[in-house]
Amino acid sequence: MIAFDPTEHPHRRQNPLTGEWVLVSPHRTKRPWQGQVEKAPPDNRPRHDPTCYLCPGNERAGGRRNPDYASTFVFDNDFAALLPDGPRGDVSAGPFFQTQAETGTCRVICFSPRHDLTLPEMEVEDIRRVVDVWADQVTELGARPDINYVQVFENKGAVMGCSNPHPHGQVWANYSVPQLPSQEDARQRAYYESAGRSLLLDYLDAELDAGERIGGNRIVVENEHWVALVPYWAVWPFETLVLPRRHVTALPDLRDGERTALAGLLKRLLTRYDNLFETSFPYSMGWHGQPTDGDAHPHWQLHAHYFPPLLRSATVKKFMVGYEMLATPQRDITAEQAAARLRAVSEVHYRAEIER
Ligand code: H2U
Ligand code: ZN
Repeated sequence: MIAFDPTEHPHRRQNPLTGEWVLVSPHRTKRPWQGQVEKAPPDNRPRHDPTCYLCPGNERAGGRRNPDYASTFVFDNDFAALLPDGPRGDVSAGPFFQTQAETGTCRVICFSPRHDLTLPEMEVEDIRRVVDVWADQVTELGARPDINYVQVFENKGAVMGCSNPHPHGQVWANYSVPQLPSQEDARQRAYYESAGRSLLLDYLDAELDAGERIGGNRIVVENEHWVALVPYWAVWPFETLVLPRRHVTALPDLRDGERTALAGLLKRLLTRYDNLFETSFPYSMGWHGQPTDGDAHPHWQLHAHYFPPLLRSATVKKFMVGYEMLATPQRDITAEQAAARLRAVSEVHYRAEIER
């Protein structure tokens, strides 16, 4: 009987933040990589699109007009999924009909007045402004007594259902702590109570310690204050986790130097994403930080998840269907292989390369 080797044999890995398992099938990637990279059609967007509802000065779908903004712009979502000032209530009737009122606020964050840019193509100082807006939104909305969690996120690319290529993200803030942050809260709390340390900081230490690191190098980019890595338990092919090196529980706690360093790290990470298949890399991303319920949450460590769907080229994406929907997520390329491929591409954006 040969010995179990996780670089060759199917196995499962557990996500310590959620408790969920992913099935990894590395033997399926033993076949040689064809190297075929399909290029998406060139993206020639104008700097200002008169039909875009996010460009400065334009009228939105809801009928309001955007100001002639020069950097970032935040507005209340015209088609908000949550409404503020609603009544509170629980009309649950037995185990099958659990129903609780939910209230909150949804906003849209325009990252830039430029319709033709995306985050990796923006200057670091302009990405830094986006970091400040993210933090300010958590501060402002989180201070409200009717808001216990602020979810900052970005949906990018048509394959992610993003409605508009204008660089933008969203923030949804509400009364209940939503499902995934709530799962992460419980797991981080349990770890903190038994180990006396932060789960994610201990994990980061293990990832940075080449001796302890299991299976290979999963670091993609790092700087003085931040690390972006493909987590050991990644489900999406090129999923990454962005972590501050210091113990930080929420975006507003980031210091000046950490915010600028984050902007620099995101530019490098997102440029690598775009260069991987020479396409504007689609993803859903979001920040997870402590609930804004007024309590201290020392077990929390701030982090961002990037969940990109592309698998093999600009046009071949991973589907979370079949076994994934019915049993557990599965991946072929290992987290270590994904990190190596992201490390192998340039930090000069392919569109800037073409222009040179
Ligand atoms: P995406 O981030 O998935 O593209 O969603 C854009 C959001 O922008 C969506 O929630 C809102 C939609 O309701 N929106 C407005 O608030 N006003 C508009 O004029 C169009 C889109
Ligand atoms: Zn626009």
